[in-house]
Amino acid sequence: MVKSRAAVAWAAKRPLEIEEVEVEGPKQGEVLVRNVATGVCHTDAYTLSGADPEGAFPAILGHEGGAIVQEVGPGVTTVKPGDHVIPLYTPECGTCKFCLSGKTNLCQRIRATQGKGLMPDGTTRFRAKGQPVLHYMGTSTFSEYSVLPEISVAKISKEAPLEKVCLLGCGVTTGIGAVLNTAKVEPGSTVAIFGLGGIGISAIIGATMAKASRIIGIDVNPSKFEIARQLGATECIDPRVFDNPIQEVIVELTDGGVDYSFECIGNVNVMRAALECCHKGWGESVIVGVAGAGEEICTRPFQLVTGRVWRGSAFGGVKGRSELPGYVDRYMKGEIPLDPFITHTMGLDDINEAFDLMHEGKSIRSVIHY
Ligand code: NAD
Ligand code: AHE
Ligand code: ZN
Ligand code: ZN
Repeated sequence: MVKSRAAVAWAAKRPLEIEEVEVEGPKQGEVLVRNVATGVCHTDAYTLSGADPEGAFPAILGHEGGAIVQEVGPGVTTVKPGDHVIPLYTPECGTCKFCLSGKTNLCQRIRATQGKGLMPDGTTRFRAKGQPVLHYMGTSTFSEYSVLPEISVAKISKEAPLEKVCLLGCGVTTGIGAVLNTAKVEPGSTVAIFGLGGIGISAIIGATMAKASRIIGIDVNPSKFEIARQLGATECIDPRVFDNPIQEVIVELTDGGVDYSFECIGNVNVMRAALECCHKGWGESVIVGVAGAGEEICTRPFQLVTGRVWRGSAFGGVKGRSELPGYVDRYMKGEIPLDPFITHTMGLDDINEAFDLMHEGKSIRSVIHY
């Protein structure tokens, strides 16, 4: 057992509380890691808000970490103490029906227990104030020490700075992957990206890599436009300045609609606009944002009958163990920028400020250093 500083979410809608938690050592097929840094993603705030149907408390949130393996349990063969890893909320077992399909990154080996905040054996490794505390997304990176299944860590280069490449554990990989893997945007395409937070900005980078001809960023917070333009947006739009619905504005601007759109907010009304701003006959819209419990998307079926396509993307379609190390290498070669995302850094004690900054629209990513 190790003692660990952690930010515990005792209940929905309450600030996180810094506690000394007990972390039980790794069991069969598990690893104990020390998180060096973690980003704060909107999905952490979403779960803390109480809108996540899988949200259960008390829990240790966080899923955008950079970590070092401390100890491995029996049967672990692919990582050893000292290895640098990125925790994976989308594991890769390599042997389940989903992994073998070659059609998806959504490994389902441990999805049921992970969604309940438990390790694959149905128990938790965390205790605080004498009571069990749940895991979150199989990662719980808001604890300095955390236990993960072996299939939920991607071994990466030791040269890579963990306090930067932690962002590849969710946000940056999600946005780039949604464009390159899910939509497979072709050179010369027109693209609209709704929501210019960590995910939308990463989608802009993906669209730039794909050599899109027009990259239109849409956000209700114009303070996001500068970084969006720096990273490749060719134009930025605040939908509130128009009288017409934003889908009509974009259809007008683009001679009939964009080839691809991405919803990076989690707002079901914007999801509809993102679909409907796509070009008749071939336009494709990818939902990346996560909507709250009970929310549903709608449009006229005619939108699909006339050739538009609605898709979704989780973790950018990236297979964590086999493909994420390549993203880290691309960062090291200067092909993926991470510095512009890190608008704030802070210690664990100030983690609630990271949530405040996100809600106030003042940050792209806050990175917590342990
Ligand atoms: P963020 O808070 O950093 O950014 C969201 C942006 O959307 C902000 O800039 C905000 O101003 C903008 N926005 C809000 N309402 C808007 C509206 N009506 N019209 C236009 N812009 C609007 O969040 P993030 O970390 O970038 O995450 C974005 C979404 O992606 C969240 O829903 C998150 O849960 C989800 N997400 C999904 C995946 C996945 O694998 N599918 C991975 C990571 C995050
Ligand atoms: N618990 C939510 C699902 C949330 C969700 O869709 N999560 C994304 C990752 S967001 C990362 O910031 C995901 O990977 N989804 C696939 C999966 O299996 O959860 C709910 O609605 O129940
Ligand atoms: Zn995330
Ligand atoms: Zn699998």
